[in-house]
Amino acid sequence: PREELGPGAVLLRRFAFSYDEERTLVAAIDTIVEAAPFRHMITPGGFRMSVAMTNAGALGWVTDLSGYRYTPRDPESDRPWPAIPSCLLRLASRAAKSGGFDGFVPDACLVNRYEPEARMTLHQDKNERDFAAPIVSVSLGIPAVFLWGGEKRNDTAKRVPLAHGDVVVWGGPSRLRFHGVLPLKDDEHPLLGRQRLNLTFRKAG
Ligand code: MD5
Ligand code: FE
Repeated sequence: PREELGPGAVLLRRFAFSYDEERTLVAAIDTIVEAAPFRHMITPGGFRMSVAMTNAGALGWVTDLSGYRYTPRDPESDRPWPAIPSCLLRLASRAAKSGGFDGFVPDACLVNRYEPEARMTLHQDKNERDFAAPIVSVSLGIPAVFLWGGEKRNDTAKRVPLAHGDVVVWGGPSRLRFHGVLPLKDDEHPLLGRQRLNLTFRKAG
């Protein structure tokens, strides 16, 4: 099922869901986390993020007291970020194509881990070089309420429930909209337990 949330934003409910695919995805995420463990990064304002993060790909998104940016190496280990597993690359480009973006090849995959009460405040993703490429986001595990705002921080945000296997393609005029995630409600998912994982595939460089 393909749902237009608005111009350039396409919700593909359960796109990444099948008995086989979800296990393959979780195993691929495990290989990333083994090489580059989840960590709580610090915002430029000095706050510890409630969401734990890691990355795969040629570039990874990081934040610390000096700001937000993409780096080729994991600052915790000084090693390059692990490669994006091929099953994840295929999923991202297949989803982008369904959303109207043919030939999407991400160079960054940010992995977010939300435990109960973790949240993400309204923000824009604008550290990437090229806003013509979409961001593909994959939700796994327990459900979340996504906040889909407007072009300005104070525009009213729409609440979009996102569940295990849901994929959203954020492109065109939706690429730079404000967005966030409400504090996660405690719940348990049969495969992932008490957490939500979100993958965002980006063309950062
Ligand atoms: C999440 N992650 O559910 C979201 C999914 C992040 C982040 O926001 O930065 O890690 S990505 C949602 C997104 C990306 C780009 C544009 C828009 C939404 N949008 O215009 O609404 O953990
Ligand atoms: Fe974002």
